[in-house]
Amino acid sequence: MKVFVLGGDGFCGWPTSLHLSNQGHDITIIDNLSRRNIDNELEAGSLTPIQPMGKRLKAWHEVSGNTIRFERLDIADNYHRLLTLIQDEQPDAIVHFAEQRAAPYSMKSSWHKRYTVNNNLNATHNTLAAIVEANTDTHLIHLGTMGVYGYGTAGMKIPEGYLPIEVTTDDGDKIRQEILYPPNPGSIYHLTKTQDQLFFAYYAKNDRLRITDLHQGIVWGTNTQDTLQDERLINRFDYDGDYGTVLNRFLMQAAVHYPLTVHGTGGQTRAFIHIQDTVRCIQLALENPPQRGDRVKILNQMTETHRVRDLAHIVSDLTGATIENVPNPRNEDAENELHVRNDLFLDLGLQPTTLQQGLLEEVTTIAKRYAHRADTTKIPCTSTWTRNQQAGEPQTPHQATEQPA
Ligand code: NAD
Ligand code: USQ
Repeated sequence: MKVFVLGGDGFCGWPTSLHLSNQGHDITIIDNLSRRNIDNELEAGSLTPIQPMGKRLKAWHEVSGNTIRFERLDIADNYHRLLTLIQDEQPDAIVHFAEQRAAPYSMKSSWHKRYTVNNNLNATHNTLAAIVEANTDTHLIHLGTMGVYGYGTAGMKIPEGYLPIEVTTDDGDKIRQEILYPPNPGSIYHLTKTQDQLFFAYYAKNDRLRITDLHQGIVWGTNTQDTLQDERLINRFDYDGDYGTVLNRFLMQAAVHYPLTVHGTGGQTRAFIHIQDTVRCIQLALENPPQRGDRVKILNQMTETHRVRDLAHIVSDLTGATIENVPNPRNEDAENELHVRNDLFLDLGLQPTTLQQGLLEEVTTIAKRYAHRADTTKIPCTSTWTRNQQAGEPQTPHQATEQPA
């Protein structure tokens, strides 16, 4: 298939591009390199030595014999170039990773909130509008987030996108239907993903676009079988206070003997998936598209749930790292249960990589190996969610936000 990978220079997009290329698909990466520019802004960088796009693509050609094309383009800003590319190339599918994806970055200031909203909503909407204007039957696969649901469970497993409800009409009849699971975002970034969902529902209904939305948990790990083939193909590893995600941060912190930074009590439970499973899920989504006229196909892309303090203990047991409970810079429930359905991907044949299988490998081959590149001054999370927290005042207790069952 001819596939555009929007955001193909990023943490998930790069290994996905290689995986799909290896599967024989014709890949074009579209990326404005904004993530690399944000590293400049934050004076931070990947723990792993990622190469410029030209070197990455040359290495991939040498290793695999395959050619991946690259278009540097801001899809939120440059609608007409995006449209022209879709018209000229008529892609069978577009995989859309091209959004600002860090919750802490989205909360740093009003500028960062506005940037995240403008970038993410325009990126998604431009893509949808361009597929309609180009009049192609392109299947759009979007990387969404588990965070659209919030992390409450109301005593049941979070379903895959849609909640069955029963309403009583004025005549007393009972009508059963399924609605989009009520959104409950915890940051401006997560808010943009809940808005994306409405764009998708509308375009699937109005224009009969074929759309898959993958509600992904926190991705951990670094390399996939493809990126391991040559060091020039290495994937990025974020550990700084804005872009580093919790498990990868703990692995890196252990490697540089920095106490593991558990926010608050560490009672937050989140969903996780290994990067190798991410790329496999995208392949499965590509091979199993919805039909024209179907509602948006939503799959939960996660394999395990863990409490933050349990993760800290697992990493500490593995490495001897110490654990520090630091004040939580976020406005989130201190403790939550999380149970998630992921039957759709399991039924399609996903075989999850477990923490048990992958953690030690990650510690030795990535965190310890590149520990010398770490800038430990970039580890603290300084982005706060509220004005009170900014002023150093105690956080107002977060209201428990259980979802209706
Ligand atoms: P990333 O920041 O590493 O990659 C995003 C890429 O998109 C970057 O290369 C960036 O330059 C590009 N981009 C951003 N805005 C663009 C624009 N307007 N035009 C063109 N390119 C643009 O992020 P990631 O970790 O690879 O995440 C990819 C997607 O997966 C995101 O949408 C994110 O919300 C979702 N996701 C990520 C995780 C995770 O743990 N990393 C978990 C769940 C969901
Ligand atoms: N946390 C710590 N210590 C740290 C860093 C984080 O305790 O040093 C805590 C946070 O307070 C939070 C949890 O760990 O409770 C997860 O934080 P995170 O930064 O690992 O993940 P999050 O901000 O939720 O965002 C990441 C990705 C985002 C994706 C999301 C999936 O950056 O793109 O959408 O995971 S999910 O969490 O399922 O919504």
